[in-house]
Amino acid sequence: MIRPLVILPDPVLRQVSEPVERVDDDLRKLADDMLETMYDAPGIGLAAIQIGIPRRMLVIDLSRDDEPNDPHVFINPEIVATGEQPNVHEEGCLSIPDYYAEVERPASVTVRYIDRDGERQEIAADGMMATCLQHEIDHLNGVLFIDHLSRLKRDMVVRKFRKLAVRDKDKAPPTRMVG
Ligand code: GNR
Ligand code: NI
Repeated sequence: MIRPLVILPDPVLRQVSEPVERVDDDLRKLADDMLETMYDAPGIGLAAIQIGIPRRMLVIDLSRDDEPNDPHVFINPEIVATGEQPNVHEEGCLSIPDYYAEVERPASVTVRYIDRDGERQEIAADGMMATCLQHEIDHLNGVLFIDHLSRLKRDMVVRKFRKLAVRDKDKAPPTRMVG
């Protein structure tokens, strides 16, 4: 099932997500819904909070359009080590549509997590996987990629999305605001 995306400035995006307590069929169904929503958007990653569910869970698929899907599910992910080397990559976010900016993060990370079978796993990631894991794990802590930009840039984006939400208020049910 494709679920509606939560968009800036909805305060839901600032919630700190709670750990997953058990990996069962309901949770696997949620993972499938997240993947379906991500593929539909389309995006390369999605955190549960982006569909309004404050659980520490995210999905990533970095396969290209001409390749078969390569879905990854990360439950209760934790960054246990970061590389020394920084890396700058242009990022976007399904919760901040049509806005892109360069963000500097560690180029490599080691992440411990639980997979969809409930097994403990560890991944040493670099490149796009490292960037994406850090972007998604930020979401679990209520952090957005615009928080890594200058205050000027961040405020410009927040103001623009606040105005869009106010304008849409007449048509759609009210969107809550957060600064
Ligand atoms: O689809 C997405 N693309 C992307 C590009 C660069 C760095 C991070 C991302 S994640 C984003 C989907 C999203 O918003 N995940 O939370
Ligand atoms: Ni995002």
